[in-house]
Amino acid sequence: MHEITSRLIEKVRRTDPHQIEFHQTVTEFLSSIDKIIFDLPHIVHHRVLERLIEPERVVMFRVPWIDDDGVLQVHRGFRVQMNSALGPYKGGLRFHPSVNLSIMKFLAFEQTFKNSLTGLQMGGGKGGSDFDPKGKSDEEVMKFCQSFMTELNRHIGEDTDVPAGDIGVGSREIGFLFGQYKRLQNRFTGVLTGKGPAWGGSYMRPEATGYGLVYFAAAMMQDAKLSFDGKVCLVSGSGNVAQYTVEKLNALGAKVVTLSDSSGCIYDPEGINSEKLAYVKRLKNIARGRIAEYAEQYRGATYYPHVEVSSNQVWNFKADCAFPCATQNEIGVIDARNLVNNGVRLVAEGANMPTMAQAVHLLQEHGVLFAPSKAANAGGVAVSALEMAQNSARIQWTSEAVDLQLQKIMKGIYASASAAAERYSEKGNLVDGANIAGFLKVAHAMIDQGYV
Ligand code: NDP
Ligand code: 2IT
Repeated sequence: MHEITSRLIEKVRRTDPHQIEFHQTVTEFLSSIDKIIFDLPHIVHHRVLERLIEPERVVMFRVPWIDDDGVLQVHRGFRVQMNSALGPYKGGLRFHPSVNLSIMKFLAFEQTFKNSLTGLQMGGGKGGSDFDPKGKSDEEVMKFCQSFMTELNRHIGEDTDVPAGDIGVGSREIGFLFGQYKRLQNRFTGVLTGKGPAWGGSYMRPEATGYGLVYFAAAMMQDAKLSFDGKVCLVSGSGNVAQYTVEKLNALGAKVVTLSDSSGCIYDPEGINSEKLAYVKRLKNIARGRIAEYAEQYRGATYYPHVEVSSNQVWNFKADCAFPCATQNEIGVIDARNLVNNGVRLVAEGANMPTMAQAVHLLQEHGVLFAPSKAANAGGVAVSALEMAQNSARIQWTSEAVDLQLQKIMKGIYASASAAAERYSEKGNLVDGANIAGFLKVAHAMIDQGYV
């Protein structure tokens, strides 16, 4: 690595020694940017990288709320407003006990380049809380969301910062958050995306990340003269992204044999067909149950509890393709080796940064087609941008119209990441391609806008 990039990595580690996920994302990003840094003296001169690794603003706040037993609970809320060179800050809210400033900064950093790749006008941000919606009543979730928004509302707005969902934040939470924003501001505006279609939401937003992921992967497969027809696929997670990844893979003739949650995974050798997927949607989105129940419902399937926290057995089965759709760092080196040994030819990341850097290298060395998250899962935020456009115009497009745009955007991201890979790194290295293509647009906008 060049002195300039390694010095920055060192600086990030020294300044915030505990922010390991943030170090991880910055290191991965700078390893790609290192390949072009001396072709771009103006970027060095304008100190673009130094500015990029520092969020424009971080808001951290107390979230007090009263649970069903009348006990006061206190959580920590965050909003990281990372970069607004390309538009208002945009990115999801995550409610999960693991949430901390490092995870918020890593997600906001990734989001900045992901949003740039979509070609739409969005800066990068992320927020959330260490609150866990699991096991809480609807009323408790509502009280938490109202308290969270009571602080957050003063920092966001349809032209300032537009949050959306992420882990633990789905349509129920977006509804409660939107209701409270409207009450506090007395304005009905597109301040959040992922809204219900009857009150400003876009059709296809729920489907967008999973469908977009499969559109992206299909473009890669097509270039390699492959198709999903008859392919066996491993999917991890069982939430929003996982569900719609399975739905689109089924539509293209693939057979998905796994799903998981934070307790364990199920393996169904006969495939999770549309009827079984409808069951999973009811189980996870309405009954808010555990994936273990799938194996009680369908006797051909087996449930494997995780041996330890964050060990993931999904990657131990024979398959052609793998789609990590749960959370960060769910594929380590041993998992990557298992994937290669089990015949996997393509890994496409639905979750953000699910594959550790050494595991990515191992997959690439073995010729596995690898779709990095900031390119492959950008369909969700892309349709969020389309939701913002519909809100501004006070109109609503049909599902078909949004789906067509999503397909076009995903093909466009694949084309720009591939072109940047070929020009600056090596053909097919979409990790470098996505980082470089996403970065260049943000960097030039920052230079155009002066030292801010
Ligand atoms: P959901 O909350 O709908 O689903 C998350 C799934 O992942 C659940 O099955 C959950 O299990 C599982 N999970 C969460 N944390 C862990 C963990 N530590 N170990 C194992 N499993 C875990 O979230 P989404 O589907 O929206 O998000 C999944 C991933 O996709 C995240 O990385 C998110 O950042 C990313 N993403 C989401 C987008 C979106 O539009 N929603 C857009 C782009 C990326 P359990 O039920 O036990 O909690
Ligand atoms: O990681 C992501 O891209 C998201 N959680 C979606 C963000 C959004 O604003 O739609």
